[in-house]
Amino acid sequence: MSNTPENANPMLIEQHQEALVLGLGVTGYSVVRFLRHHGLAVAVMDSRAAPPKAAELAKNFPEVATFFGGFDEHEIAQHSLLVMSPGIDMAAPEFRQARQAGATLVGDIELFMQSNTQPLIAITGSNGKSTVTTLVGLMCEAAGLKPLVAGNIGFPALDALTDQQNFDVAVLELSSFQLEATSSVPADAATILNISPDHMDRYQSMGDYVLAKARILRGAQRSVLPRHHETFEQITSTGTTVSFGLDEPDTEQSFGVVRRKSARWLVRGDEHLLKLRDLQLLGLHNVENVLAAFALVDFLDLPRKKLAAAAKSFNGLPHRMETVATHKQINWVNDSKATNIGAAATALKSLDKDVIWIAGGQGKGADFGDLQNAITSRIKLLVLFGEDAHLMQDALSNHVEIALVDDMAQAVDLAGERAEQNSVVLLSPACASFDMYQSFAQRGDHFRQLAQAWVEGQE
Ligand code: UMA
Ligand code: ADP
Repeated sequence: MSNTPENANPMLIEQHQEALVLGLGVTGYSVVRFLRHHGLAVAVMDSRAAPPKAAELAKNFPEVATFFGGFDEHEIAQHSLLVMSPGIDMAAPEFRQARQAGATLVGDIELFMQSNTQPLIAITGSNGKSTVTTLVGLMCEAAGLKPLVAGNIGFPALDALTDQQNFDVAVLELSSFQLEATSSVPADAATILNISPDHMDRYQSMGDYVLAKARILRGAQRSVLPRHHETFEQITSTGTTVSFGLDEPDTEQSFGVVRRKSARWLVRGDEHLLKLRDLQLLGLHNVENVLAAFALVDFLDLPRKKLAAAAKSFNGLPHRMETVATHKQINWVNDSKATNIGAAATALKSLDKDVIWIAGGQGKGADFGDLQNAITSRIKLLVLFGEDAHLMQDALSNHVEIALVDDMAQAVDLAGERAEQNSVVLLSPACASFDMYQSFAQRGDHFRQLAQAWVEGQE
C-alpha cells in the first residue's frame, strides 16, 4: 500500500524535536501527553470544529498550538513528523503530499512499539478482537502476571508508557487503521483471528483491507492463524506459525478440538486443556476465540490449569450475544457490537431458535447480499432502521419478511408484538451505530433499556 510508513525511523521521539498530532480524540490526546512527556514541541490538528478532547487539551497543555475545523495543507507542510489518529484516512491527498515531501507519518502504536520493552501479544481480525484480547488479559492475570490490555479495545496504549505503569506483558487489540500506520510489529505472538469484509468505505478493495491486517505479522516471532482458511494461505508471516481451528490439531503445537468418549475437548496437540461444555461463552466462534487465546499465551509457558480456569469463568463482554431480558421463554439478545456482516452472520448461525432480527445503521460500504447465506426459515422477521436500512432491504427482501421502522423504540415494540414463545429477539445490526448513536455501546444500552421496559410492561 502506498500510504504506509516505510520510512519510519527507529526511536522517532529521539530524532524529532517537534510533531503534528492529527486528530484530537482519545488517541490524539494520548499522543500529545506522550510527546510532551518526552519534551517534543507539539501542534494538534483536527477536521472537527470542536474535537472531543479540546477542553482537556486547553486545560492541561495550553502551550500546544491547535488547528481545528479542517486539515490545513500549509500547516501540515511545516512538520516532519505527523502522528495520525486511526479515524483519519492516511491515503487522503493532503497526507500523501506530505509523505511525498519527506514527512514521516506514523500512528500511536508505532510510537508504543518503539518504546515498549515488555513482551507483546498483538491481536487483530474482523471479529472477536475484543473478546480474545480480554480473555488473554484474564488468562495472564490468572497465572499471576500483570498485563496491559489496550489499543482499539478503548484504552490508548501510549497512556501506559506516559504514566509509567508497570506491566509484565502488553496485550494489544489492533485495528486495520492502526496497523496501516505501523511499520512492523515486533510481537512475541500475533494473530489475525479471521477476515470478512469491513470498513469498505475506507478501503478500495478487500485486498487492501487484508494487506492492512497482514501487517500485524511483520516481525512477529509466532503467528497464530486459523486453519483451513484460504485467505490466510496467501499471507506470508515471519517466524513460526501456530494454527487453531475446530478440528483436530495438525501438530503438537497447534490448537483444536477432539472428541473423547462423550465429551469434546479443547486441546494443544494431544494435551487436553478443558471440556468444551465447561465454557460459559456461547457459540462455536467463541470456541475458536478461546483456542486462539491459548495459542497466543503459549510462549509465556504459564500453568495450563490456571489458563483453563480463566477460560471457564469468562462469560463474555457486554453487547456481544448478551441476553438482556427474558420473558415467556423469549430471550432478548444484545449483539450491538456486530457492526459488520460477518459478525451478524455468525450471530444468526449460532442461534437454533426462531428469531426476530433487528438490524441497520451505517453500512460502511458493505455488500449486504453477502448476508443471504445466513438467512434461514428460522428468521421470522427482519426489523430495519437507520441510514442504510433501505440498502439492507434491497439486498434481502426476497429472502425474509422485512419491516422498516424509524428507530429502536419502534423496533423493540414491533419485535415484542411478533415474537412467539421459545424464540429470540436479536439486535445484531451488521452496521455501525454512528448515524443515531455515539457508539455501539450506547446503542446496546438503549436496546437493553427498551427490552427490559417492554418485558416489565407485559408482567
Ligand atoms: N475524526 C474526524 N476528524 C479528525 C479526526 C477524527 O472526523 O480530524 C473522526 C473519525 O473519522 C472517527 C472519529 O472522529 O469517526 C474518531 O476518530 P479518532 O481517530 O479520533 O478515534 P479515537 O477517539 O482516538 O478512537 C480510536 C479508535 N477509533 C477509530 O479507529 C475510529 C477506537 O476504536 C479506539 O478504541 C481508540 O482509538 C483507542 O485506541 C473504536 C472503533 O470504532 C472503538 N474502531 C474501529 C473498529 O473497531 O471497527 C476501527
Ligand atoms: P471485535 O473487537 O473484533 O469487534 P468482539 O469480540 O467485540 O470483536 O465481537 C464483535 C462481534 O463479533 C460480536 O457480535 C460477536 O458475537 C462476534 N464475534 C466474536 N468472535 C467472533 C468470531 N471468532 N467470528 C465471528 N464473529 C465473532
